[in-house]
Amino acid sequence: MTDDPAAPCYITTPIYYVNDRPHIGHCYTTLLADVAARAQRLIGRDVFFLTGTDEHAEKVSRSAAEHGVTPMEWATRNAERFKDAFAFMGFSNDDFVRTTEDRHTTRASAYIQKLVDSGDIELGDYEGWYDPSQEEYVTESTAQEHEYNSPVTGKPLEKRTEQNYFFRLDKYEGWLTQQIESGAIRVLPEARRNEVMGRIRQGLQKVPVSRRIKEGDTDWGIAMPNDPAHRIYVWIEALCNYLTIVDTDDRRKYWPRDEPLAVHLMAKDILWFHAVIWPCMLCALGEQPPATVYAHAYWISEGRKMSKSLGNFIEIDQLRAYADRYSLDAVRWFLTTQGPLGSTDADFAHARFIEVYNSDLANGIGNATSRVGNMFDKYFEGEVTRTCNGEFGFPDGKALPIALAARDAAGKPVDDPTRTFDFAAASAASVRTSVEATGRVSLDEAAAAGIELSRMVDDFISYTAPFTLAKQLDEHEHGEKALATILYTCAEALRIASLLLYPAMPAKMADLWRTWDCSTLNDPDDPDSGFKAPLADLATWAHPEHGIRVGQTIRKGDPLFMRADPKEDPPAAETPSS
Ligand code: ME8
Repeated sequence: MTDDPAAPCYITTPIYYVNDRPHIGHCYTTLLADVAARAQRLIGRDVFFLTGTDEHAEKVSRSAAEHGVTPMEWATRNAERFKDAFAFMGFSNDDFVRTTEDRHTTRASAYIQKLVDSGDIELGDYEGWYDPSQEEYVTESTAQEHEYNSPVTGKPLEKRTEQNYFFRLDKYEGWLTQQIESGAIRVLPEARRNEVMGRIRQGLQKVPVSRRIKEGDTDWGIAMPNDPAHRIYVWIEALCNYLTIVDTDDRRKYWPRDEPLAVHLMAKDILWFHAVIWPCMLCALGEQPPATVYAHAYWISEGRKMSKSLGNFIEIDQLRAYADRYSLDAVRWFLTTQGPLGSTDADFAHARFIEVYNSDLANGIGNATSRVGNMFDKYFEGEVTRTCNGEFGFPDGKALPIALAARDAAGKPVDDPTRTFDFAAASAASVRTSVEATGRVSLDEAAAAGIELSRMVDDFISYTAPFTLAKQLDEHEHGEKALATILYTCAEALRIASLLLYPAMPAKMADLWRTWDCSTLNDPDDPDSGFKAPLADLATWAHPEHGIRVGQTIRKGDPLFMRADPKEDPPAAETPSS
């Protein structure tokens, strides 16, 4: 990925099937995309974040028929549910594609026609194992391995023979191997990349891109250009959405012709399509492949795989119930930092939610900001009276004077009196860690950098004990200046921490910026309208324009997060209607 902080950046999620309502898994991938998009915008990049729905699947028309409505009515009903869920989650997507829209179907057909013209798509016979529940063919070896049941749902596979159009994936084996091995296409995490490479080494075969329309089929789907007896296979059409939606004059910068840029996020179930088929289709179209394909693992529920048959999906209403009790940003925080971002599945367990909530939020950033706000209120009537100007105390946040170390009753320092808190260096390191982790899509690490910085503030408060100092101001030559300097240092470090926490917790950080009058960062009343400078400036320690300034109001305000009682039952969600 480029280092240019202003370069365009394109982030996508899978487009989700509208045969059913959304659940935690759909919200999770889209949340990751939202956190990544917010982090990149904060860095200063021109971001386009796309999500949406995949509507032309057979299972959508089947499910519509079961509900006695047309496929379009059913698709619209469920697409609205996805939109509602994403609005509730506070997502900042720049567009929402529905594959039934003209802007998608016309361009997708044109791409397929182009591939027919170039000979990359050709007609032939196909016999294979079809997985109706996933709407895809599986290889003979996969079928065998799963005893001719779907590797995803366990439902029986069907042997199907049909005359189809095929994409000549086999032609691109050498090119794709080179792209992934050279890192031009980053397949992440590492474990997934190795799996994909292993499968590519077994050889790439032609893949069907259409199916013949049979008696009794509905007309749901896009017809093969120039051959209406065939319909474009939904997977192939769906992948095209990433390009159709930005293939316009004003958006083409997000899919440049000279370098890979797109970041595709998804779960491991659909990595093959994104890391293999789609890049080869793009190559055949003369387009750049995606720069990054990131496949996370699965959410499971209280230790068990989530499935329709077990009926244990974490539903949106359950997330709403958690958000009502603990705040939406607490839900976003839990999912971002505890989710299956790497290659291991993650459990949504109530006890873990409470543990993380209390430790990172209520006792972490919430407590730190509320203590500091409280002390400003109490000792300085809510006003910043001095910064770290080097005249007294620790210039640039360095070298803590021994006089400030907390003392016991006998006047001895209770901690190592030579300890220093170099907040200027520590905050710069946190910002570096966070930006670097964002680039690798390690969004949990990026967020943790903010919490670690706030923990350093806690340590600093324990060490300097400003509440003790406040009672002994007369005993110190520069007591009041020292107290003001300590509080400034805490506030400045928490301001920088809050920037790093913003992508995961935008609403709570905006609350803090309002209480602390941080209007030099962005408009606290409209935080999504953009930041006033790139992160590199905003997060510079004691920045003359964006740092905590003399005269700024810092008040206690309401606590960002109330402590949660671990004994309390999980919040109950109403059972959603189908
Ligand atoms: O596959 N944990 O749509 P889909 C985490 N339309 N993420 C999960 C999850 C879980 N338990 N369950 C689902 C399709 N997801 C196609 C995609 S893209 C061109 C076409 C998320 O509705 C995860 O992102 O089945 C997964 O890849 C996606 O939902 C599958 O969504």
